[in-house]
Amino acid sequence: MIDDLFCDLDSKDQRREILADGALVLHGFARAQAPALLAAIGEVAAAAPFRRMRTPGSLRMSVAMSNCGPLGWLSDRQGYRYAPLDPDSGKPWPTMPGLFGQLAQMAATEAGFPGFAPDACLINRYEAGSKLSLHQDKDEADLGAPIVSVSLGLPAVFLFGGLKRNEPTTRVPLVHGDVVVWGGPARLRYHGVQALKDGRWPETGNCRLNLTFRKAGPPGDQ
Ligand code: MD6
Ligand code: FE
Repeated sequence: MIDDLFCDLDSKDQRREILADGALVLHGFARAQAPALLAAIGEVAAAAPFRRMRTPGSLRMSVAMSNCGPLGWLSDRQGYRYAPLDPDSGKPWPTMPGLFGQLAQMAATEAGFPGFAPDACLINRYEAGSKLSLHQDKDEADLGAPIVSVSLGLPAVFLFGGLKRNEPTTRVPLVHGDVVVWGGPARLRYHGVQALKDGRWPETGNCRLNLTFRKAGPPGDQ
């Protein structure tokens, strides 16, 4: 059964860690699919290369990004938003690989959010020193849907805060194959990623890759 392949959360490297009501880490959930995920990321990046976007304040982000799926997340002088076209090519973002959608839906179901149908997959690439400052994910039209986040390659420390920026944060170490799911009462919690430590990972070299799946368009749209 498919459950035995992907949802064996009792084995020692598939631990479930509750972060808050609505937020949890499924440790090792994507580990078996990691090689296929990395190959698919390579294909997406061939069509929509990683680029360091500018913040609305015009600073270049340290994390390089690409997208796949009907909508892609963008940041530039005009602000943050989702758009159907890659501004670098003028073409639609690459199609979301079938495996991505399936994995995201299974992880969401496992976390108590059945029926998750993401229309956006943001791909983040971190190198030594890359970080993501504390932020909320609130550019999505449908805040009723959860977010599913898959970590690949080098380990990182995820910072998990509260609903206000100044609340204390907890440090959550994430490794290759870990999946974070959050939604419901946790959907607007502040979070970030600490500066990546230098290192090498067999399949990703000096990088950490992160996939974040969202339902970015209006409810009902796909
Ligand atoms: C990252 N993740 O792990 C960045 N946002 O590279 C996020 O910003 C994020 O992991 C919302 C929910 C889960 C996440
Ligand atoms: Fe985020």
